[in-house]
Amino acid sequence: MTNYSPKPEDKFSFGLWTVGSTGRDPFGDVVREKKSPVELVHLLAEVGAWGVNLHDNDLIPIDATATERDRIVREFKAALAETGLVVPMATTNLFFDPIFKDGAFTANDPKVRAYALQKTLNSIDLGAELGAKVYVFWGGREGTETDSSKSALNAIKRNREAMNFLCEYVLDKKYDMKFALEAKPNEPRGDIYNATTGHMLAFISTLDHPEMVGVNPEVAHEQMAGLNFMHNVAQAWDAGKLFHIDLNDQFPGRFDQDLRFGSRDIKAAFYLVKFLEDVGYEGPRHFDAHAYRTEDYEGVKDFARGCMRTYLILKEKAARFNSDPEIQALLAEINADDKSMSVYFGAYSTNKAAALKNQVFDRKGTASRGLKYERLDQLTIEILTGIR
Ligand code: GCO
Ligand code: MN
Ligand code: MN
Repeated sequence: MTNYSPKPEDKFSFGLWTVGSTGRDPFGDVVREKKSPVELVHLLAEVGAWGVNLHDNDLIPIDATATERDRIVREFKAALAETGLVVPMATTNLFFDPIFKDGAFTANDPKVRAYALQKTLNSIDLGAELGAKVYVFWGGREGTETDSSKSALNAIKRNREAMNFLCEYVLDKKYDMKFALEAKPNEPRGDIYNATTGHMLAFISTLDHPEMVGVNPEVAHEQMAGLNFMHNVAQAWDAGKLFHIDLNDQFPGRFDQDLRFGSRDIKAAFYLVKFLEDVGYEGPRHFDAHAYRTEDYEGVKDFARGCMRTYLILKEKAARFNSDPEIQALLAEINADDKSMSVYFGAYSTNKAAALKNQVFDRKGTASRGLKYERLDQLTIEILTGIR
């Protein structure tokens, strides 16, 4: 029987803004009193998390003086030292303050764009000081409600220019830090640029230092767009760009729910965990979700423990899938290869193409073979429902 208690090597992290959510939404006020960053570090230590992530302003108020900043950082570092928690990732809040109402790096007003850069430079310094190795960019306000307002092409160019500038800053400062770009199709803007992880991957290849920049895909963000999250993660992995991951859950077609990991689509969560474990992803497993608004802080702990426990349960289920004799026999049968076609695969040659054009195929015979995916899926369901 596996022990589902989180361990540091599981690399489970939460943002200050996740367990720190006070439950305020567009329709209702705060339902849980605000906790300080130091209190949240202790809460995370209590539930067994490994890491705590933050936006600059989760820790330091936007108008804090330099002295206040230093005191806050000192106290926060003391809490980290006391609990053993680490800061694997940091990011900038480029969406809350009214100055960002038209975006940050893509805003039309150059003063806003310059301020966004300045704020990010300071926040990168903070992240480096706290030991963060991954710096996330989520462009929540980088979009439009009306396309009369902005040139989509300019927005891409402005985003690129900002990323190039910030990469050079990290190199200049010799920080051991990589960037991870997080896509979201909409919310809070009507439409957000670079709407999916795939868009981000294409964008990254146009940067001056693509090697420094990867992605931070989020379950809910791709599910909001009706996409298969695991497929997008696979693409990021294949490109060597899976620098970070935001785990949560979401009903497609609804508002941004940030549900407890695995609580909505357990099957999708299973394939995701299986993917991450099978390929040997070694980065942080960050839960970017929050407790239901119905909860007090005991409920917040239930939420956080639930995210990690579900991940570990699904990890065990993945191992079970991988060692199930019937499943493995089916997979072997499905993937059977008598090598008679091997001659046609791999590198192109003129002769190969000519030979392939002369090959006779038994189209009907091949198509008539049943693939047993129904059986395979049912076995998967039986593993997930715990009867297998
Ligand atoms: C959201 C996003 C954010 C980002 C965070 C870190 O939907 O609000 O997921 O939570 O992940 O700003 O960049
Ligand atoms: Mn999100
Ligand atoms: Mn996120």
